Amino acid sequence: MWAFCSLLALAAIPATLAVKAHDFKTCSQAGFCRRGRALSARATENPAWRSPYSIDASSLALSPDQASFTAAVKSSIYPEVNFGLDIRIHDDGVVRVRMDEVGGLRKRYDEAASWALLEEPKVSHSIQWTVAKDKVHAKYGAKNNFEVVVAYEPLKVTLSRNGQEQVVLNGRGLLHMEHYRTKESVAQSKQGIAVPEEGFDTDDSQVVLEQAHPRAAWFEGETEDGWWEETFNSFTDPKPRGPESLSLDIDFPNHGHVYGIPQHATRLSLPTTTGEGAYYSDPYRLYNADVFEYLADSTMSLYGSIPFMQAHSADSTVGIFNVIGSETWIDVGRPTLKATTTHWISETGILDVFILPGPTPADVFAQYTRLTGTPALPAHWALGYHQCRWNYISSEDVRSVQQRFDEEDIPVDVFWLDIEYAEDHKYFMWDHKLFPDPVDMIKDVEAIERKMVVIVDPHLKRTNDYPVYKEATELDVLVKVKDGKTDYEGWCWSGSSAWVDFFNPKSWDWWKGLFKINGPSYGWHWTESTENTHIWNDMNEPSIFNGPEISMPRENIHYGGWEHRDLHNINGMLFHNLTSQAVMERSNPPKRPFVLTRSFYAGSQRFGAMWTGDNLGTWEHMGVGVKMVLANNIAGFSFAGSDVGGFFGNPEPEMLVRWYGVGAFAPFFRAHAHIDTKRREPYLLDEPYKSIVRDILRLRYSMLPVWYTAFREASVTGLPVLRPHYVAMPHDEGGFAIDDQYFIGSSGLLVKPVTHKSVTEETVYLPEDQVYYDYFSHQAYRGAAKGKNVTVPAELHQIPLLIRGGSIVPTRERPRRSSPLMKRDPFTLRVALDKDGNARGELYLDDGETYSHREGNFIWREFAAQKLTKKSKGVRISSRNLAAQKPAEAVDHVALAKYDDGNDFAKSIAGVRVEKLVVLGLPAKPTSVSAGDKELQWTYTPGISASEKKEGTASVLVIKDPKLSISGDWDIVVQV
Ligand code: NBV
Repeated sequence: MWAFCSLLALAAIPATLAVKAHDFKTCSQAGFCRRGRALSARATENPAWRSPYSIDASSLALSPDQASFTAAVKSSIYPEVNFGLDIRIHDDGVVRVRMDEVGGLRKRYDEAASWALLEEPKVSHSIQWTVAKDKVHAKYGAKNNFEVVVAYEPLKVTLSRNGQEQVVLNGRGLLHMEHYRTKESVAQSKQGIAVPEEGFDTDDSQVVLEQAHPRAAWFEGETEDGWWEETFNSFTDPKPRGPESLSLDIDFPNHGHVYGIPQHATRLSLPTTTGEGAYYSDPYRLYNADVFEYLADSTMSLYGSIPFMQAHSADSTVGIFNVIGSETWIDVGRPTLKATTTHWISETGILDVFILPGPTPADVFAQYTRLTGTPALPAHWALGYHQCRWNYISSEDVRSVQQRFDEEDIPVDVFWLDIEYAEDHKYFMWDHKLFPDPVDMIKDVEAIERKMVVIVDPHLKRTNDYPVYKEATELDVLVKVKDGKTDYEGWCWSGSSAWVDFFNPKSWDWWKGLFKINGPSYGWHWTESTENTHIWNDMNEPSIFNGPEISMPRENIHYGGWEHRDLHNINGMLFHNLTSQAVMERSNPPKRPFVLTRSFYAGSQRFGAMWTGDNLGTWEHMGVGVKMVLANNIAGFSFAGSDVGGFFGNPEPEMLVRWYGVGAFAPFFRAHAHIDTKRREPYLLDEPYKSIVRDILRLRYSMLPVWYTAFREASVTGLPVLRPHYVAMPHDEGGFAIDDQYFIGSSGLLVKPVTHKSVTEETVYLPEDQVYYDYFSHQAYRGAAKGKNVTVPAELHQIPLLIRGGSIVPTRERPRRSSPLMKRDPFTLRVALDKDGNARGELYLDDGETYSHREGNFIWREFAAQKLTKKSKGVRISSRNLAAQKPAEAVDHVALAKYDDGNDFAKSIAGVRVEKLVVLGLPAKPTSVSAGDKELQWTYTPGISASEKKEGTASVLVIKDPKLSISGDWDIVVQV
């Protein structure tokens, strides 16, 4: 079957021509999106436009503690239809606004939040609503400076801070929840429609409108556009429930940038899609899809959807989490440079919007990840380098690839197997002709403490000699066609296939059982596997070759009777979630699972990693991949990366080298290639390319302590691993649109991967009046208060990587073949003094694979360099136990509470040393460098001091083998 796609892939790759755009809808080809945009156009053209939705004040009911309220909402165009509103404020100031149709023909899908949220959020009991004649409002926050106002007529929700509007819902009157109706009732009501009922509306201009048009038409439009059935290409969507879309305007009157709503191949600061001079013509689409050879600059849907957006200005960051599982389109407009409008149009579902008040990016990340969970702390090895291709074709192939890596001394942690390992694409079932000895093969990989990742796709070959399919039918856990009874059949790699309905709880234990190596389980289980075999979930949008938009018919039925359209964007996350649980639970005690997913939703960060799918081997794709990974990071899903080398095409050596430079600075670092591409493992490169790639890989490995510490911080605070400028420096306007350079965690490392051909130098933006040092050459650059561009060398063997003055960066610099082999290796500390002569850094370490860190088995250190006295030129460099200090701002109280200095992990690395310190920017040559009463060995190269406002090579003090433990408290005194 792969011939089908590989033929397509043979096409040459001019990036802008390759995508089969006609396979996927534009807004104008989706009835509800057309209707939503038309509603917005009518509103814009009509100065008298007013939302027909209002609160019935007499229905307002406060909860006994006045912390939340419910109210009936009416739409003046359908007075007989009832809506219910429920608004509450959480402990952390997040406002949740829910609205649903009440007593309608049927229930709207209201379960998206139950899949996305970590738990039901706690409603505040200290915040109280006050009811007034025309509104209900609440003030809160430490300074009482936040206010939420819910106006009755028309219904409008406003969040303000210090009297300034931050977020406005329905301010432009685009709220519309299409209530359920039948064709017959619509036909009947049409008879009397042209005559407005008496006393229907008091607003004069509205009456004029209503006289000119049938009553509902001024609002809903003249025609039943795509209400009852829709055809796209050769597919007809029967839409048995009729129109049911949801439209809502969400505006940010004081924010000039919006970010988020991945996944799109666009800039990070989202360009406009509407209004004069709009950059794109179509809204951003969220509808998980397998887009073959996707465009490098487009609002088209891709594999995942996170309906979370941030709006940012120099003094405020706010977030919107619009929990909807159905297809959603988002228009972005910018009426002035300092204001952003957005319009969200969804096919189905209730209104369930969380307003995250910020006001800093860090607050928004904490608020968002309190709702949907922080990223899981990955296994340490998962941060190493992953070698993949479609396909390593046999056990011998895997062994020889491993051997070649070792011969060339190139580090790698994981070898991957794509779909051809499985006989007839029946996942779990080895093709024994090619892989006669899978377990022995995996053991050979494990011998160097490496791991394997094997693909398990969601399509099940419909044949009774496939136990997985057979059991799924017996258990009756497969997705059904629209009759709700017959198993759906679609076409995928395995030919005629079926899909497990992971919304059905009956499927869960069974699915987990499949991964039990030694049983017990429901029936069949994967004995030909090991605890070091992890999983890759691909095609889970789901991708279906003969389905509409290469996916599942929307009218298919899931557990609970819901149509596929209701939960399409959540579907892939459930497969990922269950697989991740399965991998974790197969070992006792459980080990951290690694499961890579292509499709994702809000909350997927709890289950593993994602990648940006089938990119092309072009410079444009390399560049946009960086932005896409950043977008995922700021949407809560840090563990992200792009295929190094580009999935399609054969990158020339220069491109491949640069792509390794990109991958080495992505949280998830994997090379991958299409089955029709030439082999391109790094050892196949000629010199000097091979050595450059080896150096890049070694650089990545040396920085694993930085990555792991950043991941740990993300898993605790929700702060992303990659931090774009607006996150790291929220007040610096010059950085708001920058998305080609970023900081790694709190480490102070600032990187700008090269993504263009023939580059020899790069411009790097420095956002502040601070010294930044070139990581490799120690060249000192000085930024400026209002931001400044500096030029840094970027020849093929160079990566623009700077250390911000004021940082201490822990690394491990001994080249090894895999990361577990580095466990006992010593550390180097790079102490980059800031302009005042101080610096600080952190290191977190634990066993890297189990959950024993949750029992307090870890170390969390703080390194600091401080001037000896205010006027002195000397510094004291110290190591302190941050875990023992149990800082109040640290959120993982559980693990911290259990921490004690003598924990098993701390004991296990007591002998691990600091082997070197490199101090950058000292003002003069030391007179002595000592630890306690012991003089240490050191060398000093004079150069620019941290406080000097000029460029040049920084002074470098190297302290050699101070014989200090990485996990102990110590002080080094540098007298100058
Ligand atoms: O399993 C084959 C490929 C896989 O290599 C790739 O990474 C996925 O994104 N898969 C898609 C299916 C077909 C691609 C043309």
